[in-house]
Parts: sequence; structure tokens; C-alpha cells
Amino acid sequence: QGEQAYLDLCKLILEEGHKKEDRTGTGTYSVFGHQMRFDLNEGFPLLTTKKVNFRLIASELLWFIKGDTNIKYLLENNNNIWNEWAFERWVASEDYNGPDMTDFGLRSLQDEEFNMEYKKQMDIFKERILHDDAFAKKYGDLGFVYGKQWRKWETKTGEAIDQLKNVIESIRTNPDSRRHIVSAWNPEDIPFMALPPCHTLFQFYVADGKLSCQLYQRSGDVFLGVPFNIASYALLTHLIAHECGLEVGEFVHTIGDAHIYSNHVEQVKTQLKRETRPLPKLKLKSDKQSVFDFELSDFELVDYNPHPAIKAPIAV
Ligand code: DHF
Ligand code: TMP
Repeated sequence: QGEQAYLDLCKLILEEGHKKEDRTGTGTYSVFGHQMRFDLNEGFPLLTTKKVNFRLIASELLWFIKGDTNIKYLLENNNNIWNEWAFERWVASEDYNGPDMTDFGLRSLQDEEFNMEYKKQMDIFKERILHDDAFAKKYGDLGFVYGKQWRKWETKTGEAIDQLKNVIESIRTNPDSRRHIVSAWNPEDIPFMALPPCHTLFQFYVADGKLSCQLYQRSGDVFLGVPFNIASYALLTHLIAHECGLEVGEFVHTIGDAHIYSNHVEQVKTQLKRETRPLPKLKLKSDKQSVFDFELSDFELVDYNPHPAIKAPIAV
């Protein structure tokens, strides 16, 4: 139980994964079509076999919920997880005239001198996003990412659909509906997206007074992204259940291409040698009702005693 479903997936990929090249040039081991289930009543599904930073997950989710797509908010919350994808656009733009940053993701791993220069350019970029509003507006925005698709989906006639608000309303007024869906995948937008949405679509389900959620994730970086994704959707399910006066049920996580990058294999092996510990509990510390009113300080994670963090490079 607990995080075992996650560890089982890691084991499965190491033992039976297909060796596959990928867009980033890193190389992966991968399986296709895998499902994990987490009973949210057992505890909050944040891994204990390595320390995962809940603050980063919560601030990213609040960013989505606000409908924000600019990394400025994340940087103000000391959250750097989306920097590379904004930086990528900046260094490819006409306005950038610093040293060549082509393929910075791979090169920073292979060439220490380049890595120093990359870090320097990234720091300059972050400073400008934080302190130069016009710059932030132009280069901090990731465009059609989750915040936009969830809250301001653009229709052909130029109107905006608030999928998140609508789904909460439909859960409240028509819990038995089989149409509680939020889609982030808009074929029309794909060519303009920094990263076509990895969490493509999610659906809610109400039975016996409990709210469950299933995510279809087209592509999952099992070591780095997936632990964040599990906790993020668990948190979202807690918030929506809270607003709708429901208990929490299960989080069902279905992944299309579930992969371990070749430069994460040693880290995963280290993690698999560790004993799991009891899951933490999530506390909502305020009497707020609406999902849209929550702030970082309203969340508290109790009894989280994980093994130490394990570092790994992210594929860009
Ligand atoms: N690209 C790839 N290749 N994998 C991803 O998981 C991914 N995730 C994205 C954007 N692009 C991606 C957004 N989510 C980290 C976790 C989630 C995430 C982005 C980054 C991450 O680097 N986690 C590290 C350290 C975080 C930190 O302390 O700053 C970790 O060890 O969990
Ligand atoms: P892709 O677009 O070529 O599939 O690359 C996206 C990579 O990012 C892939 O390794 C999956 C990973 N990813 C996650 O696992 N979770 C996430 O939330 C995001 C945004 C990306």
C-alpha cells in the first residue's frame, strides 16, 4: 500500500522497460499504458523513499488554479521548476545577445565550463523576470500551459471557458454525472506550446460521498515529474472535495509513456533499496471554502519523515 504502486512501476520499468531514444537526446527505459491507484484515506501520497518538496508542488498547483502562466509568480515563491522552459524561449529570441545557449540542457551536463556560463545566464534571466515587468510579460509567460487551459480555454468565437469552475459546479449539482472532465489538450494550440501538456485530461467521480480523480498523463518522467504529479492531483482532489462537502476517495493515475531517463537509473536503484515509511497527512488550516481562495500558508503537511532527497538532472 502507500507508495508501493509507485515503487512497483519503477521496478517494472527497470526490469522490462523498452530502451527508447527521446526528444531530449537523453535516452529512456519505458513502458506503455500503466495504472496506479492511491487511496487518499490512507494518507497523503507524497513519497517517503525520497524527500519531495511539497512547497513546490503546492505553489505550482496554486499557480495553475489562479490561471497564471507566467513564471514570475513561481519565482516570487522561490519555485524554479519551470525556469528552463521560459529560458529556452528567451535564449532563442532576437532580444537575447549573450553567449550561445543552444541545447543548454544537455551541454550543461557534459561541459563544466559551459555549465558555469549557463548558470550565470539563468541567474540574469531570473533577476530580470523578477524586477523588470515588461521583460517578465514578454519572456516569463509560458503561453498555453495548464493555468490557461484550465481557467481560460479559448473558443473559436473568442470566448473563454473556465473548465475548473465548471467541473466544481457540476460535481456539486450533479455528482453522478459521467462528464466531470477537464482537458488540457487542445490540438489547435499544440504547435504554440512550450511543452504539450503532459497531464492531458482528468476526470472526477463521486460515489458513497467520496470524490475520486483519474488523470490520463500522456508522458511521465517517473523519477522527477511523476512524484510531483501524484501529489499535485491528490492535493487538487482534497481541495475540490472540501469545497463540495465530500470526503476524498482514490487518485487513479494512468500513464501513457512511463519512462525512466537513462541518467536517473542509479538514483532509482538507490531509492528502491529504501524502506517505505508511513504517509504524511494533509491539513487544511483555514475555514476557506472555495478552491480559488487557498494560499500556501493554508496547507500543512503533518508527520512527513522521508528518507533524504536524491538529486537528478532534468531533461530539457
Ligand atoms: N521535463 C522533464 N523531462 N521531466 C519533468 O518531470 C518535467 N516536469 C516539468 C516540466 N518539464 C519536465 C514540471 N514539473 C522538477 C519536478 C517537477 C517539474 C519540474 C522539475 C524537479 O526538478 N524536481 C527536483 C528538484 C526540485 C527543486 O528542488 O528545485 C526533484 O528532485 O524533485
Ligand atoms: P515530451 O513532451 O517529449 O513527452 O517531454 C516531456 C517530459 O516531461 C517527459 O519526460 C515527461 C515529463 N513531465 C512529467 O513527467 N510531468 C509533468 O508534469 C511535466 C510537465 C512533464
